[in-house]
Amino acid sequence: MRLAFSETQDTICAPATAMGVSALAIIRISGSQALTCVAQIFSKTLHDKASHTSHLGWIRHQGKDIDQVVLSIYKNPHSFTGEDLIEITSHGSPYIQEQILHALLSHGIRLAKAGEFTMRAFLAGKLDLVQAEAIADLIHADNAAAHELAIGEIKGGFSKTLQKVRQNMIDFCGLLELELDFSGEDVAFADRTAFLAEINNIYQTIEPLVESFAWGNALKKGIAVAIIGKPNSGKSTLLNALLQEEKAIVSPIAGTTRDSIEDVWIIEGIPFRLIDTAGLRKTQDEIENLGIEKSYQKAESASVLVYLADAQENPVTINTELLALQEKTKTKKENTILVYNKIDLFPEAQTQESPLALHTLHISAKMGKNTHSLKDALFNWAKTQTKHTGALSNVRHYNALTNTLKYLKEVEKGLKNQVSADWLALDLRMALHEISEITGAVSSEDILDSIFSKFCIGK
Ligand SMILES: Nc1nc2c(ncn2[C@@H]2O[C@H](COP(=O)(O)OP(=O)(O)O)[C@@H](O)[C@H]2O)c(=O)[nH]1
Ligand SMILES: [Mg+2]
Repeated sequence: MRLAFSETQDTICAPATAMGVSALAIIRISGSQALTCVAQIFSKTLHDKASHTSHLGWIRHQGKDIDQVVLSIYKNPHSFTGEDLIEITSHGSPYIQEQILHALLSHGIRLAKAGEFTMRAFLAGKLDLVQAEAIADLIHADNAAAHELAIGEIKGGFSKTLQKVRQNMIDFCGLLELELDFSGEDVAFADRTAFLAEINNIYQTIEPLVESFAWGNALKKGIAVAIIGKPNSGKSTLLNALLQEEKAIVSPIAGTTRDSIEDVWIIEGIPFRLIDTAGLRKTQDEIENLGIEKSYQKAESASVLVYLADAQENPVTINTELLALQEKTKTKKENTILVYNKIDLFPEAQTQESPLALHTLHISAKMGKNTHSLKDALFNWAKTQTKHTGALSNVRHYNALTNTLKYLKEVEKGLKNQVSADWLALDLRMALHEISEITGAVSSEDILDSIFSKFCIGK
């Protein structure tokens, strides 16, 4: 969304609610001409109205009454965008909304681009980039965990943490710059020992955030759970039983599932992405082999491995196979759940705990027997992962923080090797740049483009 300066001066409008029949619908208008323009199509005067007031009246255009609406006024600077902002709440008919938009456009207001309201709010300093991105996440959050992550970021805790770190870096950088101004004279304003200690404090703030990304990202996208095992162990049946729909084809013919099938299953507000995979076996079938290779990849990238075995199988054999699988997919015991299936057929089956798995469960996927034990196991597993409060979930923030750390390590090395102030300042400025981009304290047009273009129109 490359906006020329003149475009940022325009007064813009857009529906803020989804187009479609509903009880009510909202159109937003923001910009210096908002009050003047809207007054021309509203039945009451507006210039005399106070900020944060609502007014019942008619929208009229070309001699026609379009709708009776409630018009809310938020005056510059006390609005979301920091500009004069009006919200027109009309009846929720797409025809009425079109007519109102049409009337606004004919009075010199233009349609907003995706994310333009939020971008204005950012440019007016109403929120930083982290908070702006969190608004987009909040709108798309469809489970409690993603909602909580977004709310945390909107409240600004993460931004405050970054700001504190950034300020320390700026202070030291300022002193280094001062030394550069006095180059030629042998002066040292910047206390290197103190900053070395400060760098360690910064690591302690940033490193846990960087580490929390894997978890935050998993939460946002759904924690990947790969269901894996030999053909016919009941993987597809289990997926269907958990999702309570016929998602995957179940058949007694081995090798039915060739491509992986997945869907989200929400347990107590935490999203899990269940992945049904092709059964592991030796086969000459080329396509099936591709599916099997994919099963290994899914298992490797998943957060949790659910290994499904027939209840009648020998536990020793199972452990041997499971160990091989864990080695091949680099999966740890803490992230492995062993499930013996078909206990309806083999009620006498041995019930040994496997030393290779966090939990050993016994179920009948087909009969839906004891499948809740898997639900409990997954939920409890997730609870043990939530040591990170306010986990990082945005890949842009993750990359910037990783780079900040990288440059800070260089600064640390430089300090220890007593390199000159100009070299220190170089790396420190790079670190500063990276951390500043997160909240948008410095921002390039490209970054703003890529962030705000992901918003919907009217946001
Ligand atoms: N009796 C019984 N049969 C099951 C159970 N789970 C799956 N099956 C049957 O085992 C066969 C293979 O199941 P499927 O889900 O396709 O296995 P997959 O190859 O691992 O995906 C099907 O005929 C299922 O009906 C179970 O808990 N009990
Ligand atoms: Mg299958």
